[in-house]
Amino acid sequence: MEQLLNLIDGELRSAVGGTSLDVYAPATGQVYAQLPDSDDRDVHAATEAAHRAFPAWNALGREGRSAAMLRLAQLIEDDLEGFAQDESRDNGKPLALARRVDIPRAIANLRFFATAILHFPSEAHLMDDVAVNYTDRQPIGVVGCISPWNLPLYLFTWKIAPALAAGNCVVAKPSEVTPLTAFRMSRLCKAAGIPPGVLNIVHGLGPKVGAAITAHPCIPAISFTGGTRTGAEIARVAAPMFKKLSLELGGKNPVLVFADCDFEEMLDTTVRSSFTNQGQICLCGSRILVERSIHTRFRDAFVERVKALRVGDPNAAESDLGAVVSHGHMEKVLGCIELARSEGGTVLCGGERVMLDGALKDGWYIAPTVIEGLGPQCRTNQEEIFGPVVTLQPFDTEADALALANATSYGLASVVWTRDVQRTHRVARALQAGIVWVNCWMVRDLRTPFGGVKQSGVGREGGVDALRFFTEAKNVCIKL
Ligand code: TXE
Repeated sequence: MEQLLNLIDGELRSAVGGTSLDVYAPATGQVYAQLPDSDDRDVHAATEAAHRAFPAWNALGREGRSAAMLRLAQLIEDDLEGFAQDESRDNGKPLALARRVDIPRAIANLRFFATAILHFPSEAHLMDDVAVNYTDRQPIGVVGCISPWNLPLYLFTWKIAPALAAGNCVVAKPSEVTPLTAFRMSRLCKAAGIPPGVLNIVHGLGPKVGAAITAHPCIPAISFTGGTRTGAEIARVAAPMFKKLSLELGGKNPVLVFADCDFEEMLDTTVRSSFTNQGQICLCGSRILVERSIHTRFRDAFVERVKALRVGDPNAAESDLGAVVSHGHMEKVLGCIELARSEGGTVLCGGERVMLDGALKDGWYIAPTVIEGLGPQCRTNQEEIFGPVVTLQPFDTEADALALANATSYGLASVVWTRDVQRTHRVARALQAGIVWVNCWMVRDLRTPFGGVKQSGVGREGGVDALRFFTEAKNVCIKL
């Protein structure tokens, strides 16, 4: 059985406490690896190593740091197949998806921020004949990065890459549910020339390791992606310590389908935006709002397409959906479907666990599920499910569509399908969301601000926003 290790001060180490946790393969429901069950002592050792490493890493300058990060990206790319297999085994997602999206995007994150830092500008403000101001952006020092299980290496690198590029040293915690690719990456850091202590990866449980990072007095900034409740707990601990916080939390994203859209393109993309990664992406559309004049046509065509999706072995090329991430998560999602039934919803397709044969008989599979007949205020249309479950609601006017779209406490992403340019602008402005996709979904330019409003989070990641988060701005004013 594979034994995973922490990366602290450039060394691969067991947890100080000596205990381990089980790591499960969702496809089979079986334990296949052991994870260090770290605690505050491991976080403390990582933080001390990071502080020791900081002056030299910062002094290496943008080009030196960029070169090391580009080497790391290349080493991951050289081993893309190994990373993709680990990601699929650990998370349950189709191998083809890990090959096509997760690992290439992790590599792209490293390359993007390794080069973005070379072009990161500072501003100057001239005051006529009085003075000149310039903004000096310096790294914070040691920062904490806490990431979730749905896109493991993709979201892990999305945080550590801007942090490292900006000159910080990092204490990072991948999700205990999906630690494998972060461990695989930790074995490449030395060969990439990342000095000891610059990137520390501490594995273990959220309430132990994540909480120790959040509460550590020598880690003044935390970047977190995960559930809204966890985000609130992190904010509660970090706020009195005046830590810088970036929180990317849950969503309940609306998809607004107007009758004038390109129906076939909308249909293809809406199947993807509903069920990619078993619906476990914070950007998935989970409430599909359809103009009444095409509602029946949409419902019939959509349900037919969803019924044709194949749930199966993540390694099989023909599988559209693999397993959901854990037994607990499967139970949660199935519970949400039961709740929808008890609220009066009609399950048009799916609605149950899928039992496979042979080695996969204990795996955690759920049929893609479409529910209709529920109003906007019921729990099913208010609470994040984070699984292969979507609801349908009809609307009559643009104003109705917007009222439905904005009727949750979340505000991460939204999708609009229309060919009316005027409406595009009106609706995009009125949606309460950090991200609006029009006639597309998951098209990502890494330079754009990424994040949500309301309970979907605080702050923005991506591009200049991420580099600004991981630096402190100092104004220098010089009298002329
Ligand atoms: O997330 P958690 P979970 C949503 C989704 C899902 C729910 C719970 O609705 O069903 O959140 O998922 C660490 N202090 N999203 O339980 O617990 C934890 O170890 C510090 C949306 O997996 O928020 C992990 O590394 N850290 C989301 C990370 O936080 C703590 C993606 C996320 O775990 C901690 C995942 C604590 N007290 C789930 N407790 C998205 N927006 O993409 C846990 N952690």
